[in-house]
Amino acid sequence: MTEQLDGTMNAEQTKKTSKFLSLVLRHQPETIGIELDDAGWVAVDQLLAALKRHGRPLTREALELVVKNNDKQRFAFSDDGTQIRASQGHSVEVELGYEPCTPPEILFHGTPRQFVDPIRREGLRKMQRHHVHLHEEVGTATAVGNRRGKAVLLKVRALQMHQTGHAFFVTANRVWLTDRVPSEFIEFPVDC
Ligand code: HQG
Repeated sequence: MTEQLDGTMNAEQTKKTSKFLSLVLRHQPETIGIELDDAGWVAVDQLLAALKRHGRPLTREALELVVKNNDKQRFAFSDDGTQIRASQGHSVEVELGYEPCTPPEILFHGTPRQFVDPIRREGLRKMQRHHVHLHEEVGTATAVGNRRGKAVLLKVRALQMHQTGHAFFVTANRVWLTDRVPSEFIEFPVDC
């Protein structure tokens, strides 16, 4: 992908790069021979060198653009700019170190219709991820649900959950994380 060398990427290239970064920073760092630290960070220099070695060269400027323009702000640089990590969504074991905090009264979760019945029975489970992901915005939650079918929007009484002892964390890109959401805290749409 030599077009990435000068830092000018079109939307399609930016998306491809972002997907590849998600793969190596969340799931399979070994694909390009890097290791993430316990909190998911890797040195930017190491990442760029590894990308180059694996035929996917990227300049620091291009990386910054991908991070900045990412539709869901999936990646973050450390304060001093020397390290990078995915803000959430890992399948590798990482301790992201987010402080527990109080959620808003309501958070949203979008899910395809076929999952609604099991969710009614079991509540929301984290499945393959480390947490259940919840969103402040209806639009974001709906888009998440639409990935696999027509989204049904679930309202989660997050503050009430928190008051009964469930811990919540919020990521750098304002995704709310919790271990599970029991069904009694979920409001299902009436037509579903
Ligand atoms: C569903 C993407 C049956 C749950 C998105 C979801 C998001 C159940 C699916 C982020 C269930 C898991 C997370 C139960 C939950 N029975 N199905 N008891 N409990 N489910 O992808 O929330 O692009 O792991 O509703 O945009 O869809 O990776 O979670 O449909 O922000 O940055 O099981 O992933 O972000 O799917 O998506 P996922 P999600 P990124």
